[in-house]
Amino acid sequence: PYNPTARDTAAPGIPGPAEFRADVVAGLSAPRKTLAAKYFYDAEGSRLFDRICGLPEYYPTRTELDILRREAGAIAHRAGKNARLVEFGAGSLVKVRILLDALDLPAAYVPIDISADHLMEAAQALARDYPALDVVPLVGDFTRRVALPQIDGQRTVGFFPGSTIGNFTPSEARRFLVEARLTLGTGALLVLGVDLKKDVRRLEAAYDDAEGVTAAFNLNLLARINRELDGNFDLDRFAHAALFNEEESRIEMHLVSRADQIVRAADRTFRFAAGETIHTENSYKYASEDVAELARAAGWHTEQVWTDAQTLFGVFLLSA
Ligand code: AVI
Repeated sequence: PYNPTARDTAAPGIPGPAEFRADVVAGLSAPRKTLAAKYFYDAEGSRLFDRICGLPEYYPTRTELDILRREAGAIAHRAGKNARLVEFGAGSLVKVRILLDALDLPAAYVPIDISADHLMEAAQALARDYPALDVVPLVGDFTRRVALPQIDGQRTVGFFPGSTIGNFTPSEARRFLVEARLTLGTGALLVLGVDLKKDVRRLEAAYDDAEGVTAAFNLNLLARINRELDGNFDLDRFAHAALFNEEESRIEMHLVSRADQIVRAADRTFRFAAGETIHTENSYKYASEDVAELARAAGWHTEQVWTDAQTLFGVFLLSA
């Protein structure tokens, strides 16, 4: 059986338990409390995120899938024969299969992800289904330039779906696009999925669903601190909030303290006033022109923008 081993890149910045502890202590000690969104995705958080992707209110996943299915042929045509597909984050197997099925004899699939377990699972599943494909998982931080291994093939095609770029600040997003261009090299393409700016009610509903799955996803961060840092957060004493910040053009998720309270975690105590929040996530929403401008500032040319009939979501085809 195929048993890929991660060809380890330098893999700097992989958050281990010590970094989680340090970030939680720093974030909860700050005058405006924060916890980084990257910590949502432990096993339970990843399971909840998968459920979010299927919620009626959460339009991005199904809308992007529709666009990818519709345009996969055009992407494949532009990519040409024997392309190497490089995915930033080993995300959804469903999405990458759409591209792999459309591409003309793809030479290689190179997923880059910080979570080795998740990466190996994805790599194994794809290697099984595409025996002719060279599957080369890389463990590492894809927000920084990665040295791609020498792999035969023609054009290099990057893939960054899901509007994960929206979880970066605009300046982080620009930096990511620069680093991705350096990783992929001259002549590369990048297929980038971005959630677009729209009606506030629609946006807020997508982050505060009726079933409460997004609330559970947000609160799981406190449960994770309880599990891993011996915390005593009472989850009933915090509320999920998701609001669109018009000025910054982003959905902000917060956990709102329902009372004055003192919580213990990581051998520290943290005081919360009633109504005080922990800011847990930003999800930026862009106009199409803003994405093209961001891409341009990072040295990319926007060749195509594909959207759905309601212009909820954009798939951008960039070239270096
Ligand atoms: C992963 N990321 C693109 C999601 C988003 O929409 O920003 C994370 C998420 N947070 C709440 N719901 C989904």
